[in-house]
Amino acid sequence: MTHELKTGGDRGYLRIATEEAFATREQVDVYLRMIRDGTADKGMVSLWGFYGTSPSERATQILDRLLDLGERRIADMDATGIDVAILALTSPGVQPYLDVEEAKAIASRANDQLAAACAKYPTRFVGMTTVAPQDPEWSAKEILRGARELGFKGCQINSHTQGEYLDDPKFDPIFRALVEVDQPLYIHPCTSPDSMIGPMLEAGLDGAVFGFGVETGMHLLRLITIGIFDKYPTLQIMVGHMGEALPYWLYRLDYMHQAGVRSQRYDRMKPLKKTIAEYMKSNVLVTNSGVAWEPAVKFAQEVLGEDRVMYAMDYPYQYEAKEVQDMDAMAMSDATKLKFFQTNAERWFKL
Ligand code: 1DF
Ligand code: MN
Repeated sequence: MTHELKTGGDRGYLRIATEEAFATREQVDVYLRMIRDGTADKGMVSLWGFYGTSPSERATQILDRLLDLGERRIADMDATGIDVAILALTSPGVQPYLDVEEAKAIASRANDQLAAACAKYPTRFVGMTTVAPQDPEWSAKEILRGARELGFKGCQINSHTQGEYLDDPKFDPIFRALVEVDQPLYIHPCTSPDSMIGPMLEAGLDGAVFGFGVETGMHLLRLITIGIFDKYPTLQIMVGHMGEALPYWLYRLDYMHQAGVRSQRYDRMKPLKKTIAEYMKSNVLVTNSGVAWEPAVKFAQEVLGEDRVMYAMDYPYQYEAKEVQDMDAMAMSDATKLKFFQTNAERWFKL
């Protein structure tokens, strides 16, 4: 049995989609230039070589949809019953750009463009700030501008920046800014750095099919194990794709992490105030982007608590009406479904 998809809450909840992507033309043009001039890493050649140049239907449709922040996107949202899209500059943002001035200029213009779209469709679009972590102090200021002047509700960072991870102390200004404005960080996947991508690329597993999740899950674990939430107890970090599989790993993560800490096997692995599972339940939020699968949604709700699991479509990469219908049809109480589709996003993004 399927049902018609409508906006407006006919099923008792609004659908707020929390990991929705857009691109700017100049953003993509820099990727294509880097692929041509040989400065792109292997992941960019694989990912944006495909979306930027392939004549396939998937690539051309997705690129057209990414570039639209107007009527086409609204029509697609209407057609799939998406009331609100929480939008961020698509991965990897400006993070791979070697020219930091160019990265900052393109990021701030993307933020301005997104803010204008949100102003035009205030009931449909919510923005997240994009930054250039290559310059952490500038990024911190942009997070404040996003929150205070542009009306954005969080910040998305597309995992590593040229092989560097956010647990490096040099990125601390970014966390200080997020805590200052009390907004969440969404760590979105990108392709693995060259140091990690080899065997995945060889097998065609470097992208959203698998490599994204492995690399992004590791990124979050690096932050948890360095003690980011002991340092910033109010910080909330979001990850998509059902928590990048970490909920399923949690038992083993905690057992082996504690064994490693007790035996002082690694210098970097210091005792923490809480277990990894406890941080996941107090400081981590997950979305079901890419995973419209009832058992996985319920497992994450059971392990993390039903307040910490939110809906996402991952438009335009996974624009599937059938998935919305499947999520609507989950055997789940009305109260829990309301949290999943609507009120958890309202609470954590402070809408
Ligand atoms: C893909 C998937 C690309 C996701 C994305 O951004 C992305 C893909 C470039 O299918 O190649 O955000 N995703 O989050 O699943
Ligand atoms: Mn995505």
